[in-house]
Amino acid sequence: MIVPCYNEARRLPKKKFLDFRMDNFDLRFLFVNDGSSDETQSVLETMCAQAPERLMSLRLMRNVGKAEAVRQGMLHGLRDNPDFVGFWDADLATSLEELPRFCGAFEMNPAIELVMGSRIRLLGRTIERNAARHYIGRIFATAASIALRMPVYDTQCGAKLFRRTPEIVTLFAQKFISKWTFDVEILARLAASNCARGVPAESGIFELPLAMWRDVHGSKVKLIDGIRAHIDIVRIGWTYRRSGTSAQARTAASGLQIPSAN
Ligand SMILES: Nc1nc2c(ncn2[C@@H]2O[C@H](COP(=O)(O)OP(=O)(O)OP(=O)(O)O)[C@@H](O)[C@H]2O)c(=O)[nH]1
Ligand SMILES: [Mg+2]
Repeated sequence: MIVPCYNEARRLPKKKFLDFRMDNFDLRFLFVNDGSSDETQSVLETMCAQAPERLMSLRLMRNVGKAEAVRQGMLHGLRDNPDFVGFWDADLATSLEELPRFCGAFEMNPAIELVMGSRIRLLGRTIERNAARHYIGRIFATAASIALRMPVYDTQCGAKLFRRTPEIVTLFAQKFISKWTFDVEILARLAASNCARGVPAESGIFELPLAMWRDVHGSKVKLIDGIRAHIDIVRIGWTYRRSGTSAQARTAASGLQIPSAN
């Protein structure tokens, strides 16, 4: 699991990463220090030294942004030929306790290649997000869904897990054109690859409604990033434009089942 870290020295929940284990899975974390200007590097080194077989770090000498930091981490992680590889925000806004459900989705359906957390406020779930960010996020998500021509609910949740297939490996081969909106770009690339394979654009993509998500203070996303992100959606929609509709895809995707929240 790749964890991008930019100036996370104070916020990183070290104990949670150190303590977390998964039954039946050899889970390893790769923390990517994206040219942080605070003490992130020494915090990561101290933490990783406590469990070197499970926790590793990769240092980028200058700040390249989340998209490229995640991509570098994915390329690094993929070299070990893991069954699954993904990325997870360092603030653990999505709790690691959700991870077994992500793996459960893959086990339930071998056709699934990407499981993405989805912050849907349903009764019986704990999705705590400040109202302004929620509504801005909904506008963004709607724009992303239109650009992608896919009924995706939440592109931006920082918890995503991929099955290592040749198509998934290819997704990270080229740099992303956007700095923050790369999650949308991942979907656009996957849709293009699906269409090239002659399968519906949304094939293999599964949104998992989270049981719990909490906004964690100390966000590094500024208002200007939000504005840039909307511009990026237009650029992505144009760059990865494709022919055909996703009507068939919807039918195919509806065959997927949602794993239970337990
Ligand atoms: N590599 C890299 N990672 C960053 C940068 N800024 C933030 N991150 C990481 O990206 C992740 C998400 O950043 P946050 O600041 O939590 O973003 P957020 O505004 O809370 O976003 P949500 O949690 O999705 O609402 C964290 O793991 C950060 O360390 C950056 O410039 N470069
Ligand atoms: Mg966050």
